[in-house]
Amino acid sequence: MSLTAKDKALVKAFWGKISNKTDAIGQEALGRMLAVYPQTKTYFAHWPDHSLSSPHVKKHGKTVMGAITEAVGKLDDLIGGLSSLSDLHATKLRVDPGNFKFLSHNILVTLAVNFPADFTAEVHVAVDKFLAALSAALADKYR
Ligand code: HNI
Repeated sequence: MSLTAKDKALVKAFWGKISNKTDAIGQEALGRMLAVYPQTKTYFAHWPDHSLSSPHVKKHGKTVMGAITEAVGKLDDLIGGLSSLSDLHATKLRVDPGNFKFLSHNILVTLAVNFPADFTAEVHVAVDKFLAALSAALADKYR
């Protein structure tokens, strides 16, 4: 399920439109993931507050979305581009890669509610494929 040239162009163009709002998107997507899939809170047990307005959610949402924005610049080699981040999640953080789907889903929902006009079905498919490829790349170093 690799991205076509058209998918890549759609993802890049859409990211261009949301580029000044990615911090807030990351915060909302992470906050939604923690609320809607509360089992994901186990990885952030060291945070005192998991709500949408938590400063930890805000800061980490920005970090995660920053990495995703960087990945938009590496669409032709997501596995190579994300290899050290994959290594970190696999060996140090030990995040079950099944969780990548939860975050991806919440990113899609957040994009849809914040950019209803730009998030067409065509963009939805392209971004979904991108997040699936990114998740596969993040899971690459697990075994
Ligand atoms: Ni993830 C740290 C990127 C999914 C749990 N994560 C990071 C960092 C980046 C990052 C960047 C900071 C690394 C560093 O310190 O050098 N994470 C991503 C990306 C995705 C993702 C791009 C997927 C789209 N991470 C997830 C998921 C979980 C997760 C789904 C758990 C449910 N990540 C963590 C944890 C940390 C982390 C835990 C360390 C956080 C901390 O306490 O600082």
